[in-house]
Amino acid sequence: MAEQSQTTQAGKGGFFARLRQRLSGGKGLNLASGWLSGRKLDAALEEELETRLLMADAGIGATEKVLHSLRRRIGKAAADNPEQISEALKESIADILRPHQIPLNIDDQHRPFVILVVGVNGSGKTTTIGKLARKFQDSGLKVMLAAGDTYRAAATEQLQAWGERNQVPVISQQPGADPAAVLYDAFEAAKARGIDVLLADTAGRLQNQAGLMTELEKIVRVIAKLDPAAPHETMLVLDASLGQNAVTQATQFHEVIGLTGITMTKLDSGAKGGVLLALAEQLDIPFRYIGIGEQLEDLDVFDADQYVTALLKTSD
Ligand SMILES: Nc1nc2c(ncn2[C@@H]2O[C@H](COP(=O)(O)OP(=O)(O)OP(=O)(O)O)[C@@H](O)[C@H]2O)c(=O)[nH]1
Ligand SMILES: [Mg+2]
Repeated sequence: MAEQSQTTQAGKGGFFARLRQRLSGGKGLNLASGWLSGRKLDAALEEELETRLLMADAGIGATEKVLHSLRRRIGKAAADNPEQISEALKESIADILRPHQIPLNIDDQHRPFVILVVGVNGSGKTTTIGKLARKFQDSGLKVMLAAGDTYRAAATEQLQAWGERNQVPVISQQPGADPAAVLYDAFEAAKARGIDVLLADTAGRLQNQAGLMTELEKIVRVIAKLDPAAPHETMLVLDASLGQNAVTQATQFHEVIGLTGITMTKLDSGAKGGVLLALAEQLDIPFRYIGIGEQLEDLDVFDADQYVTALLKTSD
């Protein structure tokens, strides 16, 4: 399964180790080593967990779900068994995340497979495209990049640098060009060159910037003229350090263009990591990748169980 090989790259263990280390830099749930020893699931412990989940940006809905599920799992009999409490907590959190663990599948029915990457300024769109280009290439796919950010000065150069680093072609026009036209041309070029995956960068925008949101709608409309199924993935890149704001952003982008995937970046930058719980609880959108740094290897497919383990890592 060529599509799947990108999701199970060698070095996954290395990524997980770095995720654990970097996520706990933001302290995750900030649990001290041995935090459960000699304790039982009582009102005080529940309150402590509630506070930690809320402080880690999990949001009220997801926090209540976790506590409810924890109570149900533990029952009366095991209320004072720390291992069982710890295991039940992990499962209760994983239950919320697992339905969102749906890796991006580059369906070979669609060539070029168009991935439109959207998000607010500085969320990590261009960097994520650079990292994904390498991943797809490593799994044997032919990749092209499209410089749909004609808005910010130097955006095209930044994408070109990633193109050179990965030796993949970059289609661009002059600054100020119509992004929809750039992506239209890129699609045709990709088709002509037998490209498998076209990664389309777009300008950063605030979700309340009406003009830019309209531009995104136009981009989607224009791409669909060439292939009614395109874009085959509309991926929102979110900066995890924004906490609960990430949920607002995702909701608004989803309303305007309909998202098919989320990539969460900057889980290394002091982010508490609970925001994925809030997103999972409020939106029915798959989590595709997570980013934990600026380097090529700092992006990998979202794995719910690994993520929970990293989140619950105690500081020891
Ligand atoms: N620490 C950390 N930094 C990241 C990560 N992903 C991206 N960055 C950095 O965040 C900054 C912004 O990234 P870009 O990829 O330029 O963001 P963008 O969304 O394309 O920004 P605009 O084009 O201005 O909208 C850069 O300095 C990146 O190196 C990550 O996972 N962790
Ligand atoms: Mg950019």
